[in-house]
Amino acid sequence: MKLNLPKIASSEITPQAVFEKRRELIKMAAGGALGLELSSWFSREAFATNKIQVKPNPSYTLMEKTTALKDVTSYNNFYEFGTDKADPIAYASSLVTSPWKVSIEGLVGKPKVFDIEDLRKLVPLEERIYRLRCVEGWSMVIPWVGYSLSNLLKLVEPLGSAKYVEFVSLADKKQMRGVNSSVLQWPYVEGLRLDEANHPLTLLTLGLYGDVLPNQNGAPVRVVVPWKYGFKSGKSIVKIRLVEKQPATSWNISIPSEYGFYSNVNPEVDHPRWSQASERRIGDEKGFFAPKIKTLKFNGYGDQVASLYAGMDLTKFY
Ligand SMILES: Nc1nc2c(c(=O)[nH]1)N[C@H]1C(S)=C(S)[C@@H](COP(=O)(O)O)O[C@H]1N2
Ligand SMILES: [Mo]
Repeated sequence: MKLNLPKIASSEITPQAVFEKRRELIKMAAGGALGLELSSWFSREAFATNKIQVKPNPSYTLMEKTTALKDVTSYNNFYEFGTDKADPIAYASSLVTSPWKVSIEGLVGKPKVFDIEDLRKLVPLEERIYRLRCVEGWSMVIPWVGYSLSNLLKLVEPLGSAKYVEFVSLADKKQMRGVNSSVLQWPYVEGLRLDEANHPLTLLTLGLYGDVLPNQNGAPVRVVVPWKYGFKSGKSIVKIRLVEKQPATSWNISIPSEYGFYSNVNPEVDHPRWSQASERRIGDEKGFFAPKIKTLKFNGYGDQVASLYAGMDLTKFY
């Protein structure tokens, strides 16, 4: 299956031009002058080959160089296709992403099975530029396409007893060669507290770089939780379950001392086998030898999310 990627390489959008535009955009948002001008710039210049109608959300942008599309789509963790960074791009073409359904169930008043097409149309799609920090010590800056997960959760009317949300990825040996391996317990399951899932930053993600998600990035729908380590953001989701108790999650089951349920990005709490104080930005000119940059607490989203953890000992709830 051929990937449906935009024809312009991200490298053709010069970073300086992008910064200027983002700066302008933020000013406009601050002045309340959003709207036509903004969306026309994005559709004319940056995303001339868009397959998806997206509007940049200036509240969720960054003054950082975005990671080139080729790096975003060729250096991946998606163990359902193998454990090597190059496995997902090599083998994820076997994943059939249409038709695709996502069932939202559990402690909700109105459980519902959504077709992927309906999820794409639920509310207007936004472009949001987020940092993604992998627990392994590398990071990227990715222009995602999607909307706050809260838009979807409120439709199914969570019951008062619902305290956590469980995200279940597809696990089909026929389409996913890595599922034959016992490296993790399948299906891949991740979870959030309900208030984390409802935080506006938590993105139900349907695309990147102005197009649908490439298979290796979790097509056709994934979650992105930018203040947490990347493994909290499950790919190719088929089920979302609202539950009362903290769900058992794949990485926590396999190595609980290394991968906690919270997994907020935290340079002050080291992984038992390595420091989390710094990170390497993928795609930097000097490649593997690029100087490390400092990791920010909550991946730089502390102003927005620190209050979710008020009073909690983050060395204990890692
Ligand atoms: N289903 C599933 N989701 C997953 C993973 C996985 O192996 N399986 N890997 C996680 C990890 S460790 C990271 S860092 C991110 C990587 O997302 P990306 O490849 O789009 O950058 O996906 C996360 N989501
Ligand atoms: Mo990761």
